[in-house]
Amino acid sequence: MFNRVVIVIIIILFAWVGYILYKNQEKLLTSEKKDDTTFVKEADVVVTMDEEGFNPSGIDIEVGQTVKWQNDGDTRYWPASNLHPTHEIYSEFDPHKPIGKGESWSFTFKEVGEWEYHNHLNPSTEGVVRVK
Ligand SMILES: [Cu+2]
Repeated sequence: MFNRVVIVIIIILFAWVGYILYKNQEKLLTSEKKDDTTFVKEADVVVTMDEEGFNPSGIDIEVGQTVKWQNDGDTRYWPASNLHPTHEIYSEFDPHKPIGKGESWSFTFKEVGEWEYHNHLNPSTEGVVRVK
C-alpha cells in the first residue's frame, strides 16, 4: 500500500516537472518569435467615418495615444483640425489629403487640449478629440 502511494506521488511529480518544462519551452519559443517581429500599435481609438459623420464624434484620450479614422462610407473624408479651411489650430492634425473609401488615417496626439475638427470636404461634419 505504502509503495503504491510512493509510486503515484513519483508519477505525479514527473508529470508536473514535464508540464513545467513544456510550458517554459513554449514561453521561450514565444519570446524568440517576438524578437524577430516588430510590433506596431496601430491605434488606441478608432473613429469611423460614414454618412452619419464621425463615430464616435467625441473621444477622450491620453497624450501620446493614436487615433485612427477609418472610412466606412461611400465617399471620401478628410478629418482635419479646425479652423476650416486653414486648419491652423493644430496644423499637424491634418492628413493633407482625402481618405478614400475603405482607407484610414492615423494620428498620434502629442499636444494636450480639446481639439475640434471637421471633415474638410464637408465642414458641417464635426468632431472633437480631448487629449489629457
Ligand atoms: Cu477644413
